Amino acid sequence: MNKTVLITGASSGIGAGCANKFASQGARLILNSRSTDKLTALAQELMEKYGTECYVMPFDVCDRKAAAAALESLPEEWKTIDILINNAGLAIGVDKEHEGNIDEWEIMIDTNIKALLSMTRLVVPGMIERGCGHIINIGSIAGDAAYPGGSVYCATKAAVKALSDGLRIDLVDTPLRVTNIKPGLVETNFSVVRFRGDKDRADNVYKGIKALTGDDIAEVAYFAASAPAHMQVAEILVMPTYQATGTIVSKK
Ligand code: 8X3
Repeated sequence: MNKTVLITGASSGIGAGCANKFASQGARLILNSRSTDKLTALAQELMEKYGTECYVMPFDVCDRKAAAAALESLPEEWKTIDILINNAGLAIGVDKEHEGNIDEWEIMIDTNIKALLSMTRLVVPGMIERGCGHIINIGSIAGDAAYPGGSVYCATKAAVKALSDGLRIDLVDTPLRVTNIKPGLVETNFSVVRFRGDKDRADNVYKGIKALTGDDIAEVAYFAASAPAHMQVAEILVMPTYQATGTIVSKK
């Protein structure tokens, strides 16, 4: 794949899975997350494994000005972004809506919704000008229906669905494509963050079921990205075999 791919939240989980998959297929990568060290290590690893050219672009996606400055300062040869993978996102807390922590809600809303929007706003105009582009948003099964303790997180992922659908509508007369990938249980650092660092509780989520991995979701993202130009994979819901909905899971 001879494409330049910008991945947010690239240093772990689904983001790192996508970095590996796209690198293995010959893409060049712009890697973003907050951690310069992790991104540099990942870039080094991908260079050694696949000879991948990487541009490391550390900034906090929630910082709109930093995002704009980073994109503005991209060297000319890195400005032509073909694929934007809006992956950065998180859940914090499992409180009831009337008992939750407003600061934590704000972090989720700022990251999962506002940062995704600002990255889209910054990158898509260039794609339209060049007549080429694909926006892959990492949504969630959580956006399809709310579940206990997930109220605000589920709302943010419902917003990712609406924003993906809205963008697809707005781009209908262009060659650009928009994909919303909605994973179910994926074993990453996600649950550790959700349970505010409680590793035992996080591990328990994936006990008794073979959860998906970041690499599994990367396969789905790559499938959408490598589909023929006339084919727009609009939305994919993907979960472990022993999961049926956001709340119905069979554990053995
Ligand atoms: C995260 C997946 O199952 O915790 O988006 O809602 S789940």
